[in-house]
Amino acid sequence: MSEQALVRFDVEDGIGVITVDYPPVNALGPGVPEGIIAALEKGEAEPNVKAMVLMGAGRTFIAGADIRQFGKPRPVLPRRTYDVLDQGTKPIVAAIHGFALGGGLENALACNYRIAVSSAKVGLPEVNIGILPGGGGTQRLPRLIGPKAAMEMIVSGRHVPAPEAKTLGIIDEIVAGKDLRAEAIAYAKTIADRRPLPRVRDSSEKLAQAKGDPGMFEGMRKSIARRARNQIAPYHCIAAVEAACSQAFDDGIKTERRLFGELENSDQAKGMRYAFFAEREVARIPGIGKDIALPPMKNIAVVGAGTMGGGIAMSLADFGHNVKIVDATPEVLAKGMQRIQDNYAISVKRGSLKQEEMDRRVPRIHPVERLEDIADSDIVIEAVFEEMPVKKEVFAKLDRIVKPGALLMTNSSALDIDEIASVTKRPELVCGAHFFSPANVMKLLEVVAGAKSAPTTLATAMKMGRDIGKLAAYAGNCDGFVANRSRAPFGTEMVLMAEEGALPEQVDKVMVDFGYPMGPFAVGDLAGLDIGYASRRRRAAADPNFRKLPVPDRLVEMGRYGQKTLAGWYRYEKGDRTPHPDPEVKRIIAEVAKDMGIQQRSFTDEEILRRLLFASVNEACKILEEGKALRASDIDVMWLHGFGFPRYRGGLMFWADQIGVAEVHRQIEEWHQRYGARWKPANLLRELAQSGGSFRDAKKI
Ligand code: T1G
Repeated sequence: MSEQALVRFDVEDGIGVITVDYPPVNALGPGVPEGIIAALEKGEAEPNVKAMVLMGAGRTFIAGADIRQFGKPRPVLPRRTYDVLDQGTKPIVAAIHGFALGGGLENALACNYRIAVSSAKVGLPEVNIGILPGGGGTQRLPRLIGPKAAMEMIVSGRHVPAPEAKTLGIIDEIVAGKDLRAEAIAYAKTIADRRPLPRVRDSSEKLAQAKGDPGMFEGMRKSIARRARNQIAPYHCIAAVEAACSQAFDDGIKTERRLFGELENSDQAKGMRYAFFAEREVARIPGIGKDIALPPMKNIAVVGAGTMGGGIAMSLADFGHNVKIVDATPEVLAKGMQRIQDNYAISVKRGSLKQEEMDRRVPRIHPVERLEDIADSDIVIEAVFEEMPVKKEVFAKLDRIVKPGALLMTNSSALDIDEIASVTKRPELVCGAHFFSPANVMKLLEVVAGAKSAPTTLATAMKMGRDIGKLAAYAGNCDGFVANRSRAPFGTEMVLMAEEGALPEQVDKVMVDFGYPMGPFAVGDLAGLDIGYASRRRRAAADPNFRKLPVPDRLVEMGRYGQKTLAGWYRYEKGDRTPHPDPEVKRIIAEVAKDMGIQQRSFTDEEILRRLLFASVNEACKILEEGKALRASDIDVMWLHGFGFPRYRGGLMFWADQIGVAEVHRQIEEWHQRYGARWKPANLLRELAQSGGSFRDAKKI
């Protein structure tokens, strides 16, 4: 597309209007900056142009640089749009709707004035893709709103609603937005003759704030230490804002460019860019187009008011849905409603939710006493006890009671969708909607396809997920579906390594150093070891070859359920969640190892990391070769949003690709020889290793 087509310039009433038109989000892709510069030069040259407006066509202003171009060789423009905007002699108004993000906001900051519709959002979210604002944002924003507020915006990467941006001083005026172009032209006329032109780069009074509070930068570093552990970009963001407060503007820009250059091709930036696009790709199910006609989703009901059912109802209410919730008895229902109230109250107490917002959400959840009261539902999500007979009984009832055409979804985390659907006369309207606990917090939703699930049923579940802020991912029907099935070998290897002599605290340290917020043994104690125990007993009952795990079984049989009993893999002090290594556990493990004739030994950190993650990579390959997952990047989205895999590593399969398929295969084959069948390389893995392929391109074979 020619620059002209990407960026239009026309003059109306003495105002030059520059419109960026590069769908879907007017990113600053190839030709766009050039088009903006050409338009600016035209406006400067045209005598009857008194002022100009910069705006975006379609649904948004400019959403930043074109992320697809990063890591690729790019033409270095002789001049950048920000510099041309700065050197203009005629005032320019940025007229913002939708999003002004990254380079989009940076261009707006280089304009003389900024107006926005109230629904617009502005931000510098570059840190979320492992870089920092590279278009002057770290130098201009502190000058406009002060270093403290600027640093908070740049280090968090959050999208700031226009009204707040006005209060901060980023936006000069909020406009109605009925006809943004007309409103922008009218505004431009009001400032056309004002001189001198306000240029953010020239203002420095707000920078004095740093002199008054020199500790603010160190303070920010300390405050992000936990969540930004191992990451580079957040600290580079702070350093860039710090430079704005100690260097002249142009020197600060050089510092910003140097820091940007250090990040652009870093492994962390590559991992986070990969995650950005993986999270968009996951929404697509081949063969199901974006424009598929979907049934109504107005009336939604949840069956089961337990922890999961309550959390699912909250996720729906959080996004404005009215939802009915029902359970077996009024007492259990009341208990469930109380838990919902309490969870909201905790969020208000923590300050993550306003009381008035809680008061809006709770009434959207309507407890009803009978299944008949949800007969008019468009969608029913079942979240009852994870036992097949119970699920089948509920689905048979729902099928009889709920109106024809309504979708029936199960929140089962592992049970056979086809068997559940088989008790209904509408198996095509049945699928899995597997939420992760806590359902109102975790972003991942697995949409599980039964053999008879219709494309519209799956597409509706995916859309419902996106509508309530979830990352909905397709999963085929198999034991544990995709997420839990790919994670299960990780769970088994951690216990087997403990039997062989790796201490829980060593394993947890390896995974925390790797970037996890918490180690797997500590997570086990948090979730409760009794849950794993119950599921292992169910599996052992169903499968005589199921590999028993005597150590965690013995812990549970001793009443060590984890944090809730102040003892599990670790020991805990009352009221304190800090895990303390417990010699008693070491003794139990040694005893079990002796009973099983296992010679205990020491482990390197690298062996621990590889045993845990390669086990899941191998299983993920089996899942892909069976077509139970559509693409490796979907599995990565599940690990990022279901299991806390560190985002700057991209995801499980992306991380394994950095090591290389050949090396992963070599290692797994070595363990196959040493440990036997559980480490048999997946066919797909073997084939990729032979063909020199990558997991990224791995598909069904
Ligand atoms: N570059 C390329 N493609 C982009 C893009 C971008 N910046 N933003 C979105 N897309 C694509 C996306 O992949 C999807 O494509 C489609 O647009 C719709 O997106 C110099 C260096 C704007 C809030 O980080 O946060 O500027 O899947 O599904 O949910 O300092 O997109 O349809 O083929 O996400 O409505 C900084 C990233 C860049 C913003 C809209 N900017 N984008 O959300 O739609 S770095 C960002 C978003 C930078 C400068 C630096 C969101 C959105 P497809 P979507 P959405």
